[in-house]
Amino acid sequence: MSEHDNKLNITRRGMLGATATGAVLAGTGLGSTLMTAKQASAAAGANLEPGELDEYYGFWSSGQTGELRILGFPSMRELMRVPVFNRCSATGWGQTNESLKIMSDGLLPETKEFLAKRGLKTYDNGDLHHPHMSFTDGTYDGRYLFMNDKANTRVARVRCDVMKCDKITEIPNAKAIHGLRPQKFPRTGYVFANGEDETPLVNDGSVLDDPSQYVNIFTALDGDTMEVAWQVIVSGNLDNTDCDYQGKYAYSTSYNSEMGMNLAEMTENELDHVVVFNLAEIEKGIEAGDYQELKGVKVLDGRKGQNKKYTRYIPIPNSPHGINTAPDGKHVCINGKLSPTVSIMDVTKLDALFESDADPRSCIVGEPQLGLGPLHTAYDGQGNAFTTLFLDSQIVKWNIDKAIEAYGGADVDPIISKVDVHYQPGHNSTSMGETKDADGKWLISMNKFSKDRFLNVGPLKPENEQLIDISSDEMKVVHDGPTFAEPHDSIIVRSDIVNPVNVWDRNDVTWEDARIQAEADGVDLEDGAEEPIRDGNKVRVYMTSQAPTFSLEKFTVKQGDEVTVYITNLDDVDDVTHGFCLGNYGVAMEVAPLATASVTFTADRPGVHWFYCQWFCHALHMEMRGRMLVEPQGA
Ligand code: CUK
Ligand code: CUA
Repeated sequence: MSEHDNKLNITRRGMLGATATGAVLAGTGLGSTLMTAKQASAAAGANLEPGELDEYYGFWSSGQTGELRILGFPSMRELMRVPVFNRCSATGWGQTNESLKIMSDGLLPETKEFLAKRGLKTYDNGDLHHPHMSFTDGTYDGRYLFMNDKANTRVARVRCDVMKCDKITEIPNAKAIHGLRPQKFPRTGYVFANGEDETPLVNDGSVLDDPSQYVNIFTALDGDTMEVAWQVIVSGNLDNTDCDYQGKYAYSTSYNSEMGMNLAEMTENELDHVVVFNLAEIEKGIEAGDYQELKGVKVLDGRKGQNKKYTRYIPIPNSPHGINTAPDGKHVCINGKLSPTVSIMDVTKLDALFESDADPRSCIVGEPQLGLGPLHTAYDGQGNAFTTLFLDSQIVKWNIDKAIEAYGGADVDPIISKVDVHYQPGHNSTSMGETKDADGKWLISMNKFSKDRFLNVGPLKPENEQLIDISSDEMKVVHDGPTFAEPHDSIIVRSDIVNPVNVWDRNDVTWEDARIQAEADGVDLEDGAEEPIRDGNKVRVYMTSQAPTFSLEKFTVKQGDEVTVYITNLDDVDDVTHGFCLGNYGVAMEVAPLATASVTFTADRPGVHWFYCQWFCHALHMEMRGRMLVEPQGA
């Protein structure tokens, strides 16, 4: 919430004494408009009959929970939680060897060292704001989802075939990865990631309280390898980012062009900016050697006034937040946050900015006043835009062409309609709306506050996500969906684009280490081993699971042994997942059909310890258990 906590500024600027608390007194805004027949059928489409499948997948962030969520859309039924930056008790994410490898391999050496001193292999918290799917030719291609971690400066990738995270990269030099977008054209390609917090470029303590030496960093990763391709030093911190449909530019909002260290400093300027990144020029700069190498990454200087062709700074009022490219491939909406305006940037005018000394504002072709606290804009693919108004607790539907005409002096009102939402919306998303295939059917408003919309659950309340039918000019709220902390953003993807498998492929790379170790031990993972394999005080236990038994009813180790349990689930049946939970050892994991999973722990408690299958798999699921016998030291 912190970046939106702007009530002080608004009051200071005399715009409105609106606060989050005050907004609850505003009308419930059910509106007196009657539902059209079209809307009635669309609303019915949101209420699926039992057994009916949704038309879309929704991919949801979860903020400080650190996971990705999958919803059926428009029913808003939560289908799955995919742990990414968080520790998950159900799946063992953050504990299994396979997940720990994914979570730690991409960390910087200094971070590994820092965490090792605390007995950790990885962080177990994250702040996941922005999930976005990989693109091919301007639309989703169903390969990967990419997402940021603002808390610990990471970018993660989820494989869409199995819906599991397979890579996490800590971004060097930058701090607090916030805005994130995959390249739309020709394909992803680059994944662009904004560093939000500015620090000294070499942050080793030699420079501390001297903000004049702080910089911020824009990062491009390679979406295929998840390695950092290059970085650009910028002036001002970076908030959200997006890119064009031509593969030429990426652009980021900056809400603190002042590089202020406190609220008053950060909001002093009437104008902040959008930084435009010229991808071809940056690639040329790298080729020409115009970079410094920092922590293994090529870092170019794109600061304001360095007069190179890597970046341009476009003045935008005031503390802009969301930046969203329209499906028309031409217009980009920059949401003013503290300014009641959205600035429309025309990407076809960006070439001129880099080729000549054109006024950087010459690419701004519209700047409609929409209401208070515009944060994010979504599209219907029919020339209309939908902007969240955080302070007004509304969504405004407006026409891009009319806003451009009005900017040119025509006497037209671009605003088509407004609808009240409950309350304080941040992001909104439309069905397929961040692709060239935006279909104009649905909008989701992701509201930060729910207040009185649900049964009271105490001081910590859920958020409220409202489903809005946008099939006609009068927007209609048709569903309230409470969610736990704190989804920021979502994407809504046609279901035919996403095709996950039902069971794992035995050759999957996820358990490559287990495969190699088993081979070295002369064990076939699909057979297991009858006795633990001892290697000094390291003991490896190979088991299979097939409902309702493990292949071992017991195994014996010595107190102090470092034990690794490998389990291969031989059930190749849809949905027959087993688990392994070792009582009073804090050990538990999921083993999905045909997967291998492993976990390592020290057997430092002597005695009889039961393990059991913790995923309900069979009528005899309770009987699916066994014993670990730990011989006391010296016995
Ligand atoms: S930010 Cu949260 S509402 Cu992190 Cu996308 Cu705008
Ligand atoms: Cu296997 Cu429950």
